[in-house]
Amino acid sequence: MTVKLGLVLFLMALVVAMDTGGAVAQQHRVIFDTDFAVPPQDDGMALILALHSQEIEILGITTVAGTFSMERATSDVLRVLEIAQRTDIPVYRGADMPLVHEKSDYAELVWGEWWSDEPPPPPPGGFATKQAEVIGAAEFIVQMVKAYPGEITIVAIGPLTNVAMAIRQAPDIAPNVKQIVIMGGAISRLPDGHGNVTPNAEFNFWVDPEAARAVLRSGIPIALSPLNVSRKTGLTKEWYERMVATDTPITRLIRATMGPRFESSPDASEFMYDQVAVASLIDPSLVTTRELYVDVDDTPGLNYGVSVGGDQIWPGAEGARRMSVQYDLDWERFITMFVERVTRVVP
Ligand SMILES: [Ca+2]
Repeated sequence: MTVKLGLVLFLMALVVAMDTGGAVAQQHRVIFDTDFAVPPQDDGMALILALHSQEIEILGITTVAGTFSMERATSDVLRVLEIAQRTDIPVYRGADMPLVHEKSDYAELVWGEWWSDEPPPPPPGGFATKQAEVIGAAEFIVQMVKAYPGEITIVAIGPLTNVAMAIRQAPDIAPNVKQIVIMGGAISRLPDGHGNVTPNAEFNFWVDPEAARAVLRSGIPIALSPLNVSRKTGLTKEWYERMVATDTPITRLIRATMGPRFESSPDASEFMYDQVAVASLIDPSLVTTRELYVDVDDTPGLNYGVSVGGDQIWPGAEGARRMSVQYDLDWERFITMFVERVTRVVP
């Protein structure tokens, strides 16, 4: 009896120790690389999730041209940091154009304004007082990896131009990056693997295929969050209402920017992209993955920017690397965590 009781008490103590220890056990030192825009855009929502997660320490935010111009990404992220009262986080301007990809009639026609040189519109509440840092994104990435070898995780949720430029500037950083979590690509080897900007290409990889190829082949350990897993999500009005039920500066912003969408289309369901990438870093058990070799076609033409995944290396993909590819997720557990964290009142 006594032995049994002792064992029970020991197990209870162990559970408590694991619970309290687990919450802070693994803190990721993160560079957050983003083609940012204010929520409801997915980068904006993903940043709020990261800011409200103690598992993540953001050392700096680097901006890149993608959904909008790099200048808009920069002014929007500066403003959101003010609203979130996190002006302590430095912001670094990155690439304002892809490495090679030129503006075209097609680029102007389809979604995304990476090619735009229009001055950014004022974000909600006006331009931030906070300014971006003097040095550029690639230089910051190089400095951080050299300062913390083996410790830096890059969360890359826009075109991969900044990361590719950092590797090009200092190839010796590649073996010293702990991991990159990438939102990008679409893998036809797995379910739901068609593209969203051309029939087979995903937007981030298509904007800068040369950069995507260089980063995927860099040898840095990669967790890839492609369209396959994004397509398992669906943010509905029900979850939106749970978010705005709590009143904070962040949920007020979400109500102002996301509310009109659900008012005009109450049955709308929005895919979540960058939010999944960040959530998978916080809790890898949320996603189902498969190890595949993944490469990107950077040959101009039919398959520009198309990512291809295979179980083995195939002709043309010599030099491709094996990585962890997400293709499914525990939706209920993911969205519950997401809503709980976004609505957190952070001291
Ligand atoms: Ca993005």
